[in-house]
Amino acid sequence: MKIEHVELLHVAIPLVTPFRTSFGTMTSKDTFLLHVVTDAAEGWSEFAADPEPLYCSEFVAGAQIVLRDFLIPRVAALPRLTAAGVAPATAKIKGHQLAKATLETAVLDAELRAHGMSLATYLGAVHDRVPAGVSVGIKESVPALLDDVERYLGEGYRRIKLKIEPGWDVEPVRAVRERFGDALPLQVDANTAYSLADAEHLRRLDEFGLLLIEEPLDEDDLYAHARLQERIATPVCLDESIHCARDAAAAIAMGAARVVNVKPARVGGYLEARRIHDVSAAHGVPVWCGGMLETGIGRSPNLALAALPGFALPGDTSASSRYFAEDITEPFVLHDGYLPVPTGPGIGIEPLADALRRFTRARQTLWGE
Ligand code: OSB
Ligand code: MG
Repeated sequence: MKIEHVELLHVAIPLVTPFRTSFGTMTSKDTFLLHVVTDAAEGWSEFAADPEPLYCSEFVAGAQIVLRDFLIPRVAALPRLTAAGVAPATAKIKGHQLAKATLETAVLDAELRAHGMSLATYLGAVHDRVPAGVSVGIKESVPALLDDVERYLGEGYRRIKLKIEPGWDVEPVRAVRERFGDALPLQVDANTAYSLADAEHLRRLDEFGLLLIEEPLDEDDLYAHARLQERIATPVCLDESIHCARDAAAAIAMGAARVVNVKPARVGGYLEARRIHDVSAAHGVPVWCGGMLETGIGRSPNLALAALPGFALPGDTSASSRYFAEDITEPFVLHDGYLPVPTGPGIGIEPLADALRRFTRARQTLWGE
């Protein structure tokens, strides 16, 4: 394949409800889609981060520059373009995993479409549907949280994740346990809001039988996560700390992670995400597929990944209606608490022309005429 044209489409889609985490509140999904046209087929992808670098160091405007000036020129110069060639061609550019993932995924979509193969088949999926969990933001009150959880359980979600921060942790977890019982698969996500000095406080969560506590401490501090795990019974799961398969292997080896949240965007794309799945499986460590409030363009390939055998826990792969009144693709709909694994070629979905027109704020040609 050869890249002929790359277009970036800035989209902004309102969320059905504000999503508050320890790092901020989101009211819309404001990002860009990448549309890569090659001589063989076309591909789509979605940049997973936000306009501000609050979850990770990357952000929308920065990623546009990195793609335009550093990543796309290197990939466009390849004599024979394949998705597997994107990471080697861009390896000298330090960091920028989310920007790299966007480019690799669009190229992979095009490559698989040229071969008529689905991403799920390519990655080695073993399921045709995956159980859906839901990530519930920090609320203004415990009753408001219980209402939200009740509604999600009524819709069929198979696992609840509560966002926590200092001042919103033991009390909401206790309230959800008391109301919905011990059998409810329940986990929490702190998005780096605590320090090792909070270990005794976090140990109070042990009595609630949580599946895991996600990213309690600093992103850069695997050592502190290992120390924390020695002091709490709840399994520590890493999200922000894991940027590549080597990170996952190191975290597992040092006891800093008993579970791994795999977000393809955070690790540079689906090829590295599969390596994390493989290295975790080799250690008997369960993984699950995280999310970044993606539109259908980002959600569809995540569902393909979540169908691999090591994805032993439900992911943050929720239905489109959990995020948007109207998605930019055909919506993903929950059936009995499951979402279907896409079967079409490539990522198995594309933007709906009418929705794309209405949600697009700006377009920019990054390569070609
Ligand atoms: O930490 O997992 C996270 C959303 C945006 C950024 C980071 C995270 C999240 C979520 C929601 O928890 C995941 C989703 O439903 O897509
Ligand atoms: Mg997380």
